[in-house]
Amino acid sequence: MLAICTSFDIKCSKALDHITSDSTNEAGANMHIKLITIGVSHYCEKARWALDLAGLDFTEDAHAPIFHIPYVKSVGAGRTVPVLVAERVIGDSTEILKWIGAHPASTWDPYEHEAALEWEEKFDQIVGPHARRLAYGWMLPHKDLVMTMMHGKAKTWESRSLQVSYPLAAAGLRKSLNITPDGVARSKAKLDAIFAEVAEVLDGRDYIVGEKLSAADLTFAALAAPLVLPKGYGWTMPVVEDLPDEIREEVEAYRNHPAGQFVMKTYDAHR
Ligand SMILES: N[C@@H](CCC(=O)N[C@@H](CS)C(=O)NCC(=O)O)C(=O)O
Repeated sequence: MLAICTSFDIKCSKALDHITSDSTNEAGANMHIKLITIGVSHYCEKARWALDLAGLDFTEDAHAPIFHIPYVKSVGAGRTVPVLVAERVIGDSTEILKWIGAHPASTWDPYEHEAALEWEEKFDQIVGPHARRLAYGWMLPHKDLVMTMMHGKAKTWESRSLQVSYPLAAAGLRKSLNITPDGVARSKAKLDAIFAEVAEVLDGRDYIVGEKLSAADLTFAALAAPLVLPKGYGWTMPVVEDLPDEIREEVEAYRNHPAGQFVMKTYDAHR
C-alpha cells in the first residue's frame, strides 16, 4: 500500500499508522479512507466534496489521466475514478455517496429526500459526460490551460510526462471522448436542455429537492463545474479572467444561466 502513495498522499503514512492500530473497528467507522482520483475529474470532485461535507477524514491519491489505471487496478477496481478504498473498494461516485450516507461518523445524509438519487443518476448520465466533452473541446487547443489543470496542486512526473507527450495525449482524449464538431454540438444541446430543466425545477429555490443540500444539488454542481468554473472547486482550474475570449464568453453564458448561478451559489454556500 505504501508503494502507491504519491506526493498528494500527504496524510498517508500517518493514516497507515492509524490502520495498524484501529482497523478492527466493526463498522469500519475508524478505518482510514483513501480516494483514488484523477485530480481534475468532476466525478472525483463529486466524491471529494461529499467526503469533505460529511466530515470524514480521507487521503486523496491523485493522478494524471491514464496514469491512474495501475492504481485503480491494484485495488481491484475497474478503470474509472473515483475509487474509494476503506473496509471495501467502491469504484463509482454514486455508490461512494451511498457509502458516505451510511457511514456512522458522517455528518451529512445525501439521501434524506427520497427523490435525490433519481436526480443524481440523471445528472451522472447527462451532465457528467456532456460537460466533460464540451469543456475538453474548449480547452484542448490551449495546452497551457489543460496543463494548469493536469499539474494541479503540484507538478508530478505523471503531469510532466503528459506535458511532453501533449499532442499525442490530446489526440487520444479527443478520440476517446468523441470530441468532434458534431459531438460537441450534441453535448451542448443536451446541456442546454438539462440546465433549463434544473432552472425550472429550482424556480428560484436553493435546493433541487427538499429544504437541504442533497446528493442531487452536489452532483449537479460538481458535474457542471467544468462549464461554470466556480471558486472553491477542489482542484486547480483555469481562472475565468485569463481564458481566451471565446471560452470566457461560453463560461460567462453558463454562469449567467439560472442553473449556472445555482452552481455558483451551491459552491459558495457548501464547498
Ligand atoms: N459512473 C462513474 C463515471 C466516472 C468517470 O467517468 N470517470 C472518468 C473521469 S471523469 C474516468 O475515470 N476516466 C478514465 C478512464 O476511463 O480511463 C462514476 O460516477 O464514478
